[in-house]
Amino acid sequence: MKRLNESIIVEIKGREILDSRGEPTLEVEVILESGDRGICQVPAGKSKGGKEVKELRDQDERYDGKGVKKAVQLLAEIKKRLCGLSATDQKAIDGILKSEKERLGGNTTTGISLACAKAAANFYSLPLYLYLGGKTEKFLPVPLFNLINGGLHAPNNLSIQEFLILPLGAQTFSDALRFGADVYRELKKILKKRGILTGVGDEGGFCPNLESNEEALKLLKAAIEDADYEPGVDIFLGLDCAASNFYKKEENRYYLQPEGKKVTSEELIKIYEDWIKRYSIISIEDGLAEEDWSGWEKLTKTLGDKVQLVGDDIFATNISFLKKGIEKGVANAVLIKPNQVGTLTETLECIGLAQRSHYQTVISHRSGETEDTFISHLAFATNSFQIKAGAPSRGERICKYNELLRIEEQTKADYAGNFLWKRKVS
Ligand code: 2PG
Ligand code: MG
Repeated sequence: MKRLNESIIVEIKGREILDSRGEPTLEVEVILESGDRGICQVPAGKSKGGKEVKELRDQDERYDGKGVKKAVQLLAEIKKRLCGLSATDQKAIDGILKSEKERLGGNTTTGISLACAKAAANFYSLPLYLYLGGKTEKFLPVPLFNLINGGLHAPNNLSIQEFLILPLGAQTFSDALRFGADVYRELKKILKKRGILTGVGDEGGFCPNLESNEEALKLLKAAIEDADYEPGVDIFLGLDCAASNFYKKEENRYYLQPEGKKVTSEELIKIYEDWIKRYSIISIEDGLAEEDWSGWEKLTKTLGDKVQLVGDDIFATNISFLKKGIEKGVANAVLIKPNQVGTLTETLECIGLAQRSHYQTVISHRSGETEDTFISHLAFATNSFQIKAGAPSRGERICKYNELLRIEEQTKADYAGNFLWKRKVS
């Protein structure tokens, strides 16, 4: 039998490891008096919001300046303040990390914060989802599979960063995963037939050069049909435009490539409206830039009752920006990435505020990932109903989906696709 005082932290150490882009990232290990431990491998974004907490990188000659040896060293210093606290006291731990966030960097604080939660779950011999979310009824999230990559995540000509599919019509999570893999396979066949190389971008989706962004939507529709599914019934489409990356603030215009079009936010909203009608699009993330609050208000007024509008860069998992969004009637969903804000407590606060305000929460990976599966547990534990973890391929993406298969097997929980959007879709 373990005693509660054995949940105190006795050691925090870490190391520099590689992420899915072959770039260095931090791994943190928290060890408790009981011998239990928790490990967190920190992911890294490429299309980052300006409001995200900054990462600590070495900025020296190693790894183009991206090494994290300084962060590893800082663990030895910050552990003096954390050792002796119980790993189960997440709020106290995160309070200390929050007060040191700028100096430690968001990668260091995220690593410690999430590793503590994992150590605490292990201390209680509980699966992480149960430790985080308790025993109330839970639903397995709808996966948003990124099948075509563009923007900063791919060396191709598409401005839009992510062309996603949402298998809402599946009956179970495992079926949803199969739907995703089926469409991915058919899409590959279509590309091959057209003589297009089937190399992939940072998140495992294909990254062809195309005539237009709309062409990617046509390809997805064709792949869904070739896989014998019905678009708009079994499988819906989604976008993460990451529009901050093709917005020119000085001109207040969006530059769409490869179309070579320069459009206002109103014109871009019209384009989305047209695509929604023709391609069973049900979710649009970052349809406009993070600075374009007035555009976002128009976007939400025009499309907010038709589709899910997810705020990523504009909210940065931060409760203060989300509050502003709720007050202004901006978006109706929020993307949740723990390392945007740097602690688990702040991440949970953001999810809580969103859910109380009837905003959907979509738990998300980063484009630079690891084999860490924390987000699978977080999505399930918080009843987030949606998870975005890339294509149904490549180890760092499928480990999230595969972990959800294990959670499904253990809990026999229902799939959120069975009721999410039912009202809007029918
Ligand atoms: C996004 C993410 C993840 P990144 O924009 O939603 O898909 O990309 O991790 O590069 O910020
Ligand atoms: Mg995004």
